[in-house]
Amino acid sequence: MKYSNPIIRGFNPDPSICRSGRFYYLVTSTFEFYPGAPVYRSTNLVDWELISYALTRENGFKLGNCWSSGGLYAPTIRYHEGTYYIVTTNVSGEGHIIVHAKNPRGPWSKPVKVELPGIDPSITFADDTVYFTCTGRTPDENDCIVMTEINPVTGEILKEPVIISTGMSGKNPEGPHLYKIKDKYYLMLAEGGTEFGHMETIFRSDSPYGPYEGDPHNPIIRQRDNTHSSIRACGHADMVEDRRGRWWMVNLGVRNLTEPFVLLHNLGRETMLSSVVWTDEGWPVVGEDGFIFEEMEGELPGEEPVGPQNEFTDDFKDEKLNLNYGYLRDPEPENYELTPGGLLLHGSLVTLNDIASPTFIGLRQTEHCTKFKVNLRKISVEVGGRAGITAFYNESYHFEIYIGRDANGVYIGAARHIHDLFVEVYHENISPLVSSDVVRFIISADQTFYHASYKINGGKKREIARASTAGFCTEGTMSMTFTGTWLGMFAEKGDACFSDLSMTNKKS
Ligand code: 6LW
Repeated sequence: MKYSNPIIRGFNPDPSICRSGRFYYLVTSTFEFYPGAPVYRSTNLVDWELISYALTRENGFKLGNCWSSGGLYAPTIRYHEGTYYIVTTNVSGEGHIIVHAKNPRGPWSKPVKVELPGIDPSITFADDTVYFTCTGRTPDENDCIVMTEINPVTGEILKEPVIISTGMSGKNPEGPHLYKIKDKYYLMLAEGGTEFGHMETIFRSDSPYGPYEGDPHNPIIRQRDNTHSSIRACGHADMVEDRRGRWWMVNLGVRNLTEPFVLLHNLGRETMLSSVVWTDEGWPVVGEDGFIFEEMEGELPGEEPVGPQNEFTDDFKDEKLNLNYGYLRDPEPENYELTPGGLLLHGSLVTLNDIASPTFIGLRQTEHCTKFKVNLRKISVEVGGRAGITAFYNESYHFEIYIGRDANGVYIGAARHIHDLFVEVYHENISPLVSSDVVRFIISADQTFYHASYKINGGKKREIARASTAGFCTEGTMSMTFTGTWLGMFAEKGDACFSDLSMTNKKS
């Protein structure tokens, strides 16, 4: 069967996967975005439904005012004897935390700590033991992979951690996963760093504690060698066996902007799928000889794939907000009010420029070419307040169109934050709006620009500003970041009612 990569599009990095019966569950990183650790479910490995989050207000999780690209790093999900476990790292808080649930839709348990340094925790149930691996440092301060054994419910460490690998290349061995397959222990790692030198390697031993021999064909994902692929930076993988004994690999990758050789991506690191074939010598061959493509084929489990959904609409008539919405850090629930007229956002003094939790609610941008539209009514902001829509990467990289208020009354504005420059690029006072007035804001994105437009009461559409997509790329941020662009709604120092939302994608 043919399928398209990414299988989970937009900002969905560091995927980890497990299987229970005919259902597959996959979890990704979320950093400063809330809720934490989305759990997706599928029956065919290509069509995924977001069913829950492992870390939320309900189980006591908080991000505080974590720095952007802090918060929740890479997770791992595993299923064992009727219970699901997710382990991850809050690098801005408790470090490694683990939760469990009988139902992957939740409720998830309160997080317990695993008191070890490092990132990229993983657990393996084998030999009546729960092995715990993560990154570590050697005595001479080099990167390595360490392993111990834990109680997965309490997080208690049961054995002195030991170094089991420093990888093949020595640069950034991370994302470890340990598998026991036919009495051999396989240790799979991401190496090379999550940028364009990223790769995946695998090692094998008769003992979980090694010594490990490397696959003579390492790296098993070698996208770094294909400099003209439309998918780059592949690594940070996890493997799963389907009910027919076939193996599959999920990993992160990026889709470049414009030409394949332009090393810029604005959608974040996304989740890719490829098949795994084991050689007679007992080593895995991933995808097409270690390469992964946007269009692939495989003997997928389950039904024929439907493929990417290119239309998301919301009339805000449901009892709860759609699970696909994301927020920043610890949002105040009362600032997001579902009313008969739509989603009423209550803006606080916190703005999109702050490392905090502004009143923001967004969707991951899932294609380079997309159009995000929404109606605003009953806009009531103070002087200096704003309400509108935004293309948002983090507090230093965003572009928005909005209704604002200045000393002369209300105005249509557009503003851009890039690096340490925040500037209003358009400001036009308009006559006062009454409650029946409808402002429709549109942000349309292509490979080169985000375009901001508006209509009032169904009038002529006016484009008032644009911002280069290059300013939303991970490669260009002032500090090291790991996230992707969102398209969302926001309010600052006042309220606005949003309705008739649509996000329509076009294959670029
Ligand atoms: C992830 C680690 C990494 O934990 O980036 O560069 C971190 N490598 O594997 C965030 O995705």
